[in-house]
Amino acid sequence: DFVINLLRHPTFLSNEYHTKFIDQTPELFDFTPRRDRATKVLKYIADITVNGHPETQGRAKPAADVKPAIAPRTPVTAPPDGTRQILEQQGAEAVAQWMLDQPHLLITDTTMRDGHQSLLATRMRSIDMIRVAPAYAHKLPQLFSVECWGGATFDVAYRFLQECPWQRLRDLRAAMPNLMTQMLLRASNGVGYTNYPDNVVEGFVHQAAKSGVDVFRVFDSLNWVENMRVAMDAVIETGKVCEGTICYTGDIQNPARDKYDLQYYVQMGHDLKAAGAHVLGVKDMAGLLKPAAARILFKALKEEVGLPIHYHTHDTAGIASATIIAAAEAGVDAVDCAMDSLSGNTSQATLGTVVEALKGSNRDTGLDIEAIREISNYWEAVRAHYAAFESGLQAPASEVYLHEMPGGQFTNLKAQARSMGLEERWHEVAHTYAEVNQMFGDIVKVTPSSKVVGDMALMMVAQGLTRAQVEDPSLDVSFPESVVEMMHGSLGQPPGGWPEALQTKILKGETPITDRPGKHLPPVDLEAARKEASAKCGGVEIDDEDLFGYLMYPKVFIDYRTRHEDYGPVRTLPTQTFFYGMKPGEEISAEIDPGKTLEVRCQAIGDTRDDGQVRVFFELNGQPRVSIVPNRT
Ligand code: BTN
Ligand code: 3PY
Ligand code: ZN
Repeated sequence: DFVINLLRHPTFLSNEYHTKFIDQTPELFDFTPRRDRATKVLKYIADITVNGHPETQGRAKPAADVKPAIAPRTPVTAPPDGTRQILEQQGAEAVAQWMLDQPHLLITDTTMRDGHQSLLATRMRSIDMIRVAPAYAHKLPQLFSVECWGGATFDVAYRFLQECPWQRLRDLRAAMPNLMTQMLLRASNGVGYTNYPDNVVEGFVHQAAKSGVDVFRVFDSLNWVENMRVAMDAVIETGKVCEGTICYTGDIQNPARDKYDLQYYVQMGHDLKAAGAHVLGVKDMAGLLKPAAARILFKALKEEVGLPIHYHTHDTAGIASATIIAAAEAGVDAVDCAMDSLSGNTSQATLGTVVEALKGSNRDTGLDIEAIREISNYWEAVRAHYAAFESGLQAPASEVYLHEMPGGQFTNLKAQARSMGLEERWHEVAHTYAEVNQMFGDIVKVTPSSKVVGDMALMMVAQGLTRAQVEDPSLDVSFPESVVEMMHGSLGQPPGGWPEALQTKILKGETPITDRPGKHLPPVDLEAARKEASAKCGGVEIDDEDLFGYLMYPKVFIDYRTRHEDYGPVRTLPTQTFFYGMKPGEEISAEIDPGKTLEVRCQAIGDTRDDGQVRVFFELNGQPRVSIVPNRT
């Protein structure tokens, strides 16, 4: 402890110490009686071994003989240059120009963000990503980017995985120095479900850029460009790539859905270009765009807007790769795919399949199919450890054209329905979701607006309410809080505004706001917030990353930080150990700090004593250790 205090002391760090420094600096001898990190990690393993992990309780288990996933080997030399070098050396506009000038269909790999968000409830741990990141850098240097941050991964890391999302970002950035990292940013909703004050959005973007994000896909859940400017301006200021994004909904080929017609999308493309986007994102979060519609849409956007276009879709209906091929033929510049073993269904199209389909064509991706197979085999082995989070979805389904649920919401809403005892009535929920959309005026449904539609649909099915009853001014309905807030204008304005009669009923006479929600939120005093967060965690130091974690999710962050004091650095434990603990005779290793590896052997698990405590016997780096934990089962 003395040495640690010495090494951290500002005087020591600034090289200004002298022979009397130690004698004259009594605070060097203030040892906090903290338990050491290894002891904390052992306690965590003991606790999970005895009590199980709350998140896997009552869920499917990995096969008894599940094997650790082994990442492909990579050379120790630096990886070849990639898109990151273009960004670093020439800037964001040069990246956009390069996209237009080169002939390949560029590919973003989404496995580390949307892939597991859509298939495994966002539960993938950093260690499983960091291990394979060097293989991406060395074997797939032609990738446009690796989407590995943002969306739901931010709060899930703190909330369920007991790890810091920022550290994940820094580690992935370091392991892939030649590839652009990409994040999904919900514009003024940050990586949360509500509008944040402008200075929080700006500060968050600057911190994300500093910690390692290269490409920011910025979207608004109602496609309201007005509400995207704060986030877009901040991204542009950092010098990183600003992908201003259109969310695709409806069907441009269906005259009955003329609210979102071709002209609507072309106009939004112009607006995003005028707002400073370097790249135009088209985010088809539910996977509704059909091949023929893709030809029309991308041809028009390419010709009329002129920005490079990056297309994102989901394979919920089973048609995503066909639509991607059509989009490639229409001149789209980049598309999103997930590695084969984490693709399909509510996830992205299958990366290897798209590569094979375009091989030898004028849109050949230039990616090495053997490298893709190797990396996909790794993900297949990783996925086997996450059996508890599989959705059980058996097949793609055209029902998505009815309900239009985003891929990332589908399995979540299904789980929510199950927990409310509505599993048998799922198709009714899906139908009601579509009805709620029409009742709300046919809106874009993507986080957070999709959650509001989902809340309303579940409530209607649970209470047996019809659309006519909900709309009946004389019938009293108690609406979900999220619905009241959205009608109040707190997520912004949809094209054409909210349906007035319904809005009036929901707001019970209160006046809604019609301008930018951020205009009504005073700036947060960042230093006061830092002090507040620190005080809530027993005085620990709150750095800038922690501060923005706290500002996005105050309670989730404090709970994480408080648990961290007890459990220590559990993020590098093998996934099997993290979720299921250890068995007697089992051995694992975990690098808890660079160069500091714990070799842990579980020797035996004692009986529960009269005081309700259990002794778990370990060998830690060859030394016997005992952890005592309460039996809570
Ligand atoms: C969470 O889901 O709250 C985070 C995971 C850590 C929960 C820990 S695991 C050991 C102990 N046993 C429990 O039932 N909860 C905590
Ligand atoms: C998110 O915001 O997390 C999404 O994936 C939206 O599609
Ligand atoms: Zn998506």
